[in-house]
Amino acid sequence: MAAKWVRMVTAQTPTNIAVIKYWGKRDETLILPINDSISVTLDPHHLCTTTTVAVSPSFDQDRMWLNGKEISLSGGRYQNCLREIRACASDVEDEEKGIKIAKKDWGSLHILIASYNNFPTAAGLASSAAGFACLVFALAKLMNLSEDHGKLSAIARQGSGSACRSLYGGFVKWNMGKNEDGTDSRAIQIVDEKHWDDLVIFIAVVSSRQKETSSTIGMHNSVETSMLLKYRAQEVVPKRILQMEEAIKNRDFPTLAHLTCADSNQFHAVCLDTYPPIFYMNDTSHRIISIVEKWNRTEGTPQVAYTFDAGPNAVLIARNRNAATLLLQRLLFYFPPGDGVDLNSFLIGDKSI
Ligand code: 2P0
Repeated sequence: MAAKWVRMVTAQTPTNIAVIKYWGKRDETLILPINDSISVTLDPHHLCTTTTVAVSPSFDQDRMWLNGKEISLSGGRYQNCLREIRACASDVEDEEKGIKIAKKDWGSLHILIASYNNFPTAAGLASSAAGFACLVFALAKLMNLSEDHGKLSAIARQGSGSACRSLYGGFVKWNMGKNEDGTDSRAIQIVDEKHWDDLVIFIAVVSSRQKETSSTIGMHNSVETSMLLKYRAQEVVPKRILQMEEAIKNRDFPTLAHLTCADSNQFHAVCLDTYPPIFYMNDTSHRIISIVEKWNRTEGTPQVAYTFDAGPNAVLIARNRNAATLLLQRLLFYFPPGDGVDLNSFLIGDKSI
């Protein structure tokens, strides 16, 4: 009879929001991007995934539940992550609980996974980034991996590209890499979460509905059909990455704001330049852009940056607490609760980086 032990690990991983966007793959299986990207990781107490992983000789297959509903693990992305993690697993010994797992046993032991997002899934708030980063991190703890975060980042990338950036706090750069096998396509930390702690990040949830075009399909179509994307990846992003890194290191808010807004706008222009065209933003998103642009022009120097991912929800980066308070007042003035506008809540990332 099999021993009745269960080894369990729980991990929590925040989502990240790109200020220089990843959009387009050069290899769809390994998930290798066509350009570098830079993101900011949110405070782990706000938008995050919590994942518990468990192993026991009594489990007869790998299974996973997402927000309480069982999902299939048969897809290539889950299989690639599980295979890569198992390949790096180490011996585990827990005398107190009578658990002894040899490295070679991990190939035959099965895993149960339960994962929860505390924010809308697949609504353009990078749920897959937090999800795969958390899965890889939790499995690495369960299997006693000795590999560094860089290796875990490269494994999480194979679950979802943006996940490779959620293994680090602060501002993070995903190097697209040059190798065909993807070993050098991983994230590195530019600065940690303490470096620029004046910033306050808001998420204005314009709609929590699931998006109509997934990022994976959207970026595939953009690579196939958008001339603007080619120009962006080759000519625009390499320069912006250097400027953004400098701005972050120098805590230069006007440059960060200018580049963040410009990059979001170019990403959505690429979506329009894609066939069939993709519309992630809606009228409310456009109104938020106008409000922020007008305010920044009136002040003479940027107070807030906006960025939109693959959905209509606005991510707003305020330069400090004062600007954050004024921003919230403005948003409540333009979108008063209950006036029928589909702007239903604000998630406030208090000291988000
Ligand atoms: C980003 N997005 O850099 C960009 C900006 C959306 C817009 O990364 O196919 O869910 O799993 O690699 O990571 C969304 O793409 O796509 C994304 P896959 P992913 O955050």
